[in-house]
Amino acid sequence: MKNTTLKALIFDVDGTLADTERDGHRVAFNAAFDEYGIDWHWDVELYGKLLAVTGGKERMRYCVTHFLGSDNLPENFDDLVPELHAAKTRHYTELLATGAIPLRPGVERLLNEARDLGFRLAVATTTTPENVTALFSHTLGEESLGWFEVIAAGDIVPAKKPAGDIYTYALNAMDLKPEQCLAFEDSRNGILSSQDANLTTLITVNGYTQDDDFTGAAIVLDNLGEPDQAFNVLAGDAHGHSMVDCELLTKIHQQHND
Ligand code: XBP
Ligand code: MG
Repeated sequence: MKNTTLKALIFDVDGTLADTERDGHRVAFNAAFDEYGIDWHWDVELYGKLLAVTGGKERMRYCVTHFLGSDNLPENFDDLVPELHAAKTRHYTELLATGAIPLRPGVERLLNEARDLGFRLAVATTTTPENVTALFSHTLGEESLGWFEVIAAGDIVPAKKPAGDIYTYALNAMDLKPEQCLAFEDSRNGILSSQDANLTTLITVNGYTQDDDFTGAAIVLDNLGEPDQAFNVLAGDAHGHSMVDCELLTKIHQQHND
């Protein structure tokens, strides 16, 4: 018989734990382009289109092939991408250190409750590991890094989301089966990845992803909610709850895994 008791919560980072893309990653990419004398500016709208591809290095290459072309780029641009990306990571982590990007509603509350109740926690993200460390350190404090049993991030698996590899990596590292976990995502590429790893998935949308196709999600919400700020349900059954807590997660998990 399958063991389907909920044991662990696996979180995406960008867009799910914090709204990092528009005012964080995008700004850092532009700062790196300026630093290298590259005449590019990713505005809010273009950046939304570039989010079709996960991974910052992959996104820069996609921009050349699908949007801005290679005019006015250094001849060795492709070789320069890793260096440019390292500069972007530096700008991004410096920005996080200013406290510019807070966690989304309900995130800190839910993490604390889950820890109190003994749920295991993990991260599965395409972003660079330093970015995850910086986000947690500057929002929850450095000790929060120890709350997560596995931080699966960046190039640790070659195939980034929408491939399921990063979730499978986290599951293997925790020695858990998908039916013992829940995934938290914010985007189409995210849910394709978690579903590829057979995980029941809760979605909180953001400005860039509110019109994405979340077919197959257990529930789609505008955020996790707080006691004084109810979430809005965009799809699925909230079982009469107005914020995401571990009781609701257990109900959602049971509904989809029994
Ligand atoms: C996040 C990403 C990342 C970040 C930038 O997607 O695609 O590429 O935008 O991070 P998800 P890096 O939330 O689906 O994991 O520049 O470090 O790649
Ligand atoms: Mg995301």
